[in-house]
Amino acid sequence: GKLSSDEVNKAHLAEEAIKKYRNTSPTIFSKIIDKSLPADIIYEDDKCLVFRDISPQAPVHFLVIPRIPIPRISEVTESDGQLLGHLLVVAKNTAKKEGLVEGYRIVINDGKNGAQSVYHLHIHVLGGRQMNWPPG
Ligand code: D5M
Repeated sequence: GKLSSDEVNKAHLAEEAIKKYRNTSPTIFSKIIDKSLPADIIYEDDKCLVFRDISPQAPVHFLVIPRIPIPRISEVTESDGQLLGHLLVVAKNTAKKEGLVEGYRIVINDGKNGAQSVYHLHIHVLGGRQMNWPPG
């Protein structure tokens, strides 16, 4: 059938985001995406991947990452909005599947002061215990 103007707009934004990040250096997460490095993947679709953190900081700790290599949250622009929204919805859906009915914490670390260690954007989801505030 014919694409609606909304679908055309979404496709255009996705194309722009892919172009914007095409020269980004690959990280360890690129290898998880292309399956050359094993990971405990609990969900995947055409835009993102969810896998368990190798160094869990809570009984449940997983990461939601885009397939396109966005390095960090501080580099995103409006054309990434649709994708970022999708990552958050997937984070919430996976938290529910993981049984986190009492709540959970969502974290994005950015850059040096944010203690980011892998420069491929990822959303941490932590749960299964009482989280504390303020974080360290
Ligand atoms: O967090 C980066 C996170 O990525 C950190 O919690 C460890 C995790 N990590 C690193 N390598 C792997 C592999 N190979 N599998 C699963 N999880 C991994 P940051 O927010 O950058 O500090």
